[in-house]
Amino acid sequence: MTSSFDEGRYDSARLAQWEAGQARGDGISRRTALRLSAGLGLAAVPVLGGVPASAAPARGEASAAPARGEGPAVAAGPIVKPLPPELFTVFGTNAETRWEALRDVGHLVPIDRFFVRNHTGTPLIDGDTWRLELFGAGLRGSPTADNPVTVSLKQLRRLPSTTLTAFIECAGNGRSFFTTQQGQPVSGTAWKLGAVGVATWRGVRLSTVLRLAGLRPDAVDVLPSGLDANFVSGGVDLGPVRRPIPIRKALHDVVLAYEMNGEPLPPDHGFPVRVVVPSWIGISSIKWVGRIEVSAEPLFTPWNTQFYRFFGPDHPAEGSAPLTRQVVKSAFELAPDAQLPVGTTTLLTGRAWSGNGGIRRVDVSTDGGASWRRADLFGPAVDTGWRRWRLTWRPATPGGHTLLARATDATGATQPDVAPYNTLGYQFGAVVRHPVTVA
Ligand SMILES: Nc1nc2c(c(=O)[nH]1)N[C@H]1C(S)=C(S)[C@@H](COP(=O)(O)O)O[C@H]1N2
Ligand SMILES: [Mo]
Repeated sequence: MTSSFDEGRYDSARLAQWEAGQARGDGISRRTALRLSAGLGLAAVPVLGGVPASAAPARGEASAAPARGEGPAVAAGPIVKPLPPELFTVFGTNAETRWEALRDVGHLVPIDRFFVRNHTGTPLIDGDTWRLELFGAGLRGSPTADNPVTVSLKQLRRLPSTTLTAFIECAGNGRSFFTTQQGQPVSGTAWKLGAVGVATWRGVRLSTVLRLAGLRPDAVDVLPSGLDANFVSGGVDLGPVRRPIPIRKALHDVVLAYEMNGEPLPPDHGFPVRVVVPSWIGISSIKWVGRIEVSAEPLFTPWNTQFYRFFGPDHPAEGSAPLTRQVVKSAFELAPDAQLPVGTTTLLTGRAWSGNGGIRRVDVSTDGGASWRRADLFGPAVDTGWRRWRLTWRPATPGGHTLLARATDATGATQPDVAPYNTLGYQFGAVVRHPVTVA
């Protein structure tokens, strides 16, 4: 992706995505965003660096924040929280939520059962010495990485806060079904459907912090990077986990979150601060954010070039455009091969979600897809979260049965029978066949 031809093509693909977003009414112009954040009454709060020196505590304090590797990050195990087998399936540094563990919980996934996706391991970061460093040509005065605008956790907490309910879902959620359902080889963690969770996130709008840091109108990309250890793949050090967010999305609904479900962000989910990018693939939501580069040109990292695009026979050699919104999906709150009593009415429950917005309907089949019934949608309807659904079933015959759920979202997108193949196994949105045993 180094030739100007490739860059131009990449950039125009991205621009087309932004335009598509705006056409659906979910984008706001940079001008609007600046006007909005200018009206927030920020004069009353301590300001960040990048404003006149008298008011700016932070500019030039980069040395106060220890460099990467010397702390404030201390490596812990891959995952810090307990991973009891009734709540999680563990894959190396990652842990998948068991869907049956969501059966009796409300709209939000409690922290004790929220999936964890770590490229390396959870770092333990000292919130008192942590600083967010902002730099780049997209900020006034073009602060450099060595002399960034900084913001402490205390300063962040004093800024106007916002709360949103949103799912975070790994782009590879459901990956194992490419193999088990479609007979296709894919690489990556063999998730079932548990690499997704919905939480309430509280923090500060990224637009607010960018504005205070001196956002310039020609900013193009916003690149948060994590304070976890560098990711090494195939013997190559790819650097810190980081992926650019187009400025339009960054200003629209992205949050720098310091609370999850009303508690300080737990270590595994990004303490002290993580990025939450609603509706987009999980890798966008960088945990343990330490730096944010704001560029005046498109940025490239391994996470928007060699990963998180579609690769394979149906795609260009350099891959598709970078993946953004998640596709529509649904899941039963049941273990695979769950046992259900014959001749007894059972309440089948599940959840459905989509990166395109709310869920319009869910259809369920208890006979392997021969007939379908419409499930009852219930609970909060949050476009960036998920919708719970339920349906009764009285299985008459013992033996193996296959349950299916097919969700349709507000845009009319519905789950297909077959997910488009891609070698890295992203975005398995096809209807999943869920086996159960009736006895
Ligand atoms: N710094 C950092 N941020 C990260 C990751 C990571 O390994 N390091 N993993 C990403 C991926 S691939 C996903 S799916 C989500 C998972 O968020 P969770 O672990 O809080 O569920 O975090 C994203 N943010
Ligand atoms: Mo992910």
